[in-house]
Amino acid sequence: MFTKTQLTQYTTLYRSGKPFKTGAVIVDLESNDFQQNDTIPYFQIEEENNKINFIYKMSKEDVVYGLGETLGALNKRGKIYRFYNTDDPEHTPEKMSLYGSHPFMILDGKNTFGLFIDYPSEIIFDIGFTDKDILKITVPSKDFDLYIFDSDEKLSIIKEYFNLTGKPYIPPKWAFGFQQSRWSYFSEEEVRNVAKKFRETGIPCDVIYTDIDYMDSYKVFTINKDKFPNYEGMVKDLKEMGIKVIPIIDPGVKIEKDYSMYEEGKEKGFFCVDENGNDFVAAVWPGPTHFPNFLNSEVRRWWGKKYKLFTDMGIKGFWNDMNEPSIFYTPKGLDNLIELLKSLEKNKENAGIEVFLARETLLKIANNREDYKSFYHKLDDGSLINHDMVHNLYGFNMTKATADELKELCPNERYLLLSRSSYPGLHRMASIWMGDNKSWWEHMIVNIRMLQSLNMMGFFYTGADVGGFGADSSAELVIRWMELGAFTPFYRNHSALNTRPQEPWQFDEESLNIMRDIVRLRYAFLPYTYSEYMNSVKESVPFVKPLSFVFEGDRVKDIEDQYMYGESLMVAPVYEQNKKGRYLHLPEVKWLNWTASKYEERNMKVYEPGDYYIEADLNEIPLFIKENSLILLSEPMNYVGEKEITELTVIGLVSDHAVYNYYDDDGTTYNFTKGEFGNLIIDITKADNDFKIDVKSYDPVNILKIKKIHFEIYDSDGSVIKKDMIIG
Ligand code: MIG
Repeated sequence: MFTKTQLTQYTTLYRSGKPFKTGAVIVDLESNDFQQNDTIPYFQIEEENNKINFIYKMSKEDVVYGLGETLGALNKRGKIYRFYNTDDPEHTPEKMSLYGSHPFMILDGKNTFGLFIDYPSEIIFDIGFTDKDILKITVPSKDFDLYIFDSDEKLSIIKEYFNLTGKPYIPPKWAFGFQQSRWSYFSEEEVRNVAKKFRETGIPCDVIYTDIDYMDSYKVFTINKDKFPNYEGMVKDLKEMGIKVIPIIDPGVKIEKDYSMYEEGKEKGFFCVDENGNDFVAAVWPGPTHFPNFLNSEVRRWWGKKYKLFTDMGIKGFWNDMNEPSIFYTPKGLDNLIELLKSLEKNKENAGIEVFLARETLLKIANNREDYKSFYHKLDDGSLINHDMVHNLYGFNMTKATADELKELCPNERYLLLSRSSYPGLHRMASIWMGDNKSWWEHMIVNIRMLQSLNMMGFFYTGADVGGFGADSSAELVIRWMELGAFTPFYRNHSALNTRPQEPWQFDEESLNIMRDIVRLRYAFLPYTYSEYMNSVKESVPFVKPLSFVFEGDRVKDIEDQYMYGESLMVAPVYEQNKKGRYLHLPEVKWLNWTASKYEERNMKVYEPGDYYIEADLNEIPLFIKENSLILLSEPMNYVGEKEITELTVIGLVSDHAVYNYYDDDGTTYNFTKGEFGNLIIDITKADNDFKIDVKSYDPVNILKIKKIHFEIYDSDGSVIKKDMIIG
């Protein structure tokens, strides 16, 4: 039933039937030779009606990694995951689906291999839930591609996956600054005040988001002129302050006569259609809407060009939301609900269980699979396909529309593009945030685990809503989350309508001061963060890695709440309420601990490998620099690029020899692909009671402005030698 083609030394494609071309894979498979092949390595195959099950008996020591945006542990064993993109704002532990589908996993243990299923509708991964030792993957179709990556090295499996689906997206450098959002800032004045407040309080900030209320009646690509009389002026004025504005974009087009998006879409046949060929109706924020048929290339071009409204204002960042697509209700669903309520009314004197059941029915009105089965996409070849069959590709194609046209609208300029929904391959043109989490301590560990799993999928540039989206947050929670967020590539504080505001100044003076220090620390790390990000994309190695991807042994496999941030730094955030520290494990090598609060202050200690309890007050985050590795800092600024970086501080524990490859470029264009970047190779060798420092530079187009490097090099006994070096 399968055909097979070997793609590389490690990667083999097993094809069943005639898979839908999703666009996840960038390798051209057309000219490949496919041979008949009825078995798949490692798996036993079970056919059941229209389903195929892949069954693997796991050994005790097997660990399963991957699956991207999923809940539960980092080791995916012990839970069922269902890939069918859904807008579920209750990220409770039993949930099987979220906004994105990422059916790529690595099994590491007795055998080690990777697996990716390119199939855009429901797939179930039962990883030792139903039967604790059985991995069972169910694909309810005969048409899909299954890739097996046969390597013992987790990192080389990931490399192969990136070869297949593309390298991670590279945002502009300012995307590594701090970002603030709120559902909603309701007016231009409010946005301007938030910007001012950042500058007044001295908290660095690069981006402010405008959520759905900037639109006129939630009509996509419109602006509410009453509330935002001069959106463009606001964008320009904030830009002067170093703050970029990013608007939210929703896919549903309001059904309203004379609204140009609606009229054009209807006239050109650009919307999804129902079984009778009429434009499909589903309600979202604006009330009844039509969904653009993003699976069609002409529709994508049309949609993408609409971002010009904003790019003309100088906007270079977008936030595509609701693109699962989220459905509040369909007319049919609403009718059913009304019928139900009428029947309740008839019996209203005695209603008991009926009311309880009605509650369940009410919840099912949103994001109902039956509704997804009731509309169609017209593809480029004119054929119609049921939405349910390609459901997981909707947000992917909306974002592809955005990314492709942004390249036309702003040639050679990088953009910050977030999508809520995703599918493999989206990572090469944009990224995702983790959706509607809650201001719960429990969601900090979710953030930490998902950060690692998403990085394996190529979503390097990711993070959660810092402080939590839904529910009210305490000052302590926001502070701890601001500390965690400072060490995630995407760093944005965002919160929901009707929740307690959580911008850094919304609490008390002390909390504000702590948060200022944290954000400044984040900016001090910018040279390291950016350099590591760019190097990790270049090398196809996840920017954030579990410890078990770097160190050997069983002990590290259990560690899910510490992670490598770049090659040199291990982060161990405090993520529990009222804690003044935490337990942690330091694998294999010596570590230079910096329990960091202020950029200016050092609080350093050398640790041998082992298990420890580390104290960390509310204003402190435990950081660890790996032995014989270096980190780089610079003076914090109010926003990325405010000042030229002329001085670097290099910190490390060098017991032997350390080399750091510092990378920088213009931060806004793609000129780096033409060799326009700078490198400093910083080489430090220990010599008795001293260090030999050698710095070489590669800087053909004069990117680097570094004049001076301060070295703070620690020895195994904790002593430090400080030296300055003039460069150039
Ligand atoms: O269902 O636009 O995930 O970040 O603030 C709510 C309002 C719709 C969901 C997004 C969230 C955003 C919110 N949106």
